[in-house]
Amino acid sequence: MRLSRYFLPVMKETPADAQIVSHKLMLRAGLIRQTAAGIYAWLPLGLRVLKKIERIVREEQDRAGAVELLMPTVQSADLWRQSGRFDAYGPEMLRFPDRHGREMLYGPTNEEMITTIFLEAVRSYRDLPRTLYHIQWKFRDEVRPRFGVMRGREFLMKDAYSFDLDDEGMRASYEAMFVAYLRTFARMGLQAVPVRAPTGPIGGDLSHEFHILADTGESALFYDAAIEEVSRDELLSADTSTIARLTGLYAMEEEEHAKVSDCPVPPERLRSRRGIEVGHIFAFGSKYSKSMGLSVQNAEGAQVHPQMGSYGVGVSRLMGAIIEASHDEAGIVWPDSVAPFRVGLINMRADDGNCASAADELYGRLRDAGIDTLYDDRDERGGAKFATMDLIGLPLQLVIGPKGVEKGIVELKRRATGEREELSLESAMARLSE
Ligand code: P5A
Repeated sequence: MRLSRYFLPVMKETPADAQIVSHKLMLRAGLIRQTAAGIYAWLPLGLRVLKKIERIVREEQDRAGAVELLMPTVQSADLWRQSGRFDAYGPEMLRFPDRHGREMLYGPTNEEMITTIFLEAVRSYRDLPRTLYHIQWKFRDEVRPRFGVMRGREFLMKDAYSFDLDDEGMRASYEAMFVAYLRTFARMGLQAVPVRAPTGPIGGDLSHEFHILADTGESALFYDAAIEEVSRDELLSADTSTIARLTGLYAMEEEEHAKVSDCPVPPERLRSRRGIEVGHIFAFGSKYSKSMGLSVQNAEGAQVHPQMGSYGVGVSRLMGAIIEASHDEAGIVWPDSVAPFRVGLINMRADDGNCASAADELYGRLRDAGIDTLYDDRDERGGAKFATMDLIGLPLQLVIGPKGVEKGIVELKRRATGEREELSLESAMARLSE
């Protein structure tokens, strides 16, 4: 992509309305723009990252055996009356009538809808177990939308729903999602702490939240330092034993921790830090299958209510969490897996014909090799180009300047480490094609 043709409205000044670093950087780097309180437009660069995050989430859901579908954002109030949640949900739910005066709402979650879809299709134990998921926009009219996409009113969520014949099956589905979550966050370069959670309005008794440690997190956590020692490789190859190990280690939200009279963690290992909740999973048994009238015939011919769970990931919130975890004074440092482009190509001297044709040629070769490149071909000072590249945080920068061009050399800089090396065009291409 040529920057001269792209849409990347970066900001030099730090926006006054942003309090935390990820929100500031998302605005400055041209990822999002606010259009109303807690509602954001995703600009081209931000959309690319959102799609990358979404892709990792999707791949891990698929790997766990979940099946993707897509449910609508607008729902009928009738659905929610059946479960009793229409009145219980309160002012966080955005409600509006359609032209016939029927009460509608913008979905804050989809337990009722998926249960109804399931019940119209499934009659027998042979159709179980199943886990279905979608990645869809939600609306929650938060009292205090803040910190940009961290607590938005409109936000993107992955929500999965499992249906099992019995409690044992439900626990197996829950564990499969638990593993998927550990892998999902590890692939984004994040260390997630699973915290035993109270369930709130979703219901049930088995629930975990997944938190990314960051000073700007909204939750206060107490946990065993051993949690931080679980390596990325272990998380990527997580199985039930990893879950047992992690959930065996202490991690609680402050309010829950306060209720514990005898904390099992020795003081030297007890850590207190803030966390960003990027995922939340629930096993709630027959709460919705009962209220929505979903039952299936088991092997003995009896009608039973499936045991269900629901599993959420804050897809748009993750972008903020990744930036909180990975930035420096100059800007964002994207992990490779979610970077909007892999390479930023900088022509230092747009006014120098040799530089411009060398940069054009290299850009063409990168494109042919299928390497995602943002090419800063604008008529701007080199310094401004460097600052923009550092701000938007692409993993690799390739710099073409007049001295190098004479010798057939480009400079390769790694954003994360600042490490630079001079390479011939050929070896630069070979390096990037690895
Ligand atoms: C689980 C899936 C649920 O809604 N029903 C379907 C269950 N859980 S939850 O914890 O309420 O939300 C799941 C995740 O969504 C993100 N999230 C938000 N992200 C941005 N802005 C918000 N206002 C917001 N509210 C929730 C969180 O990451 C949460 O873990």
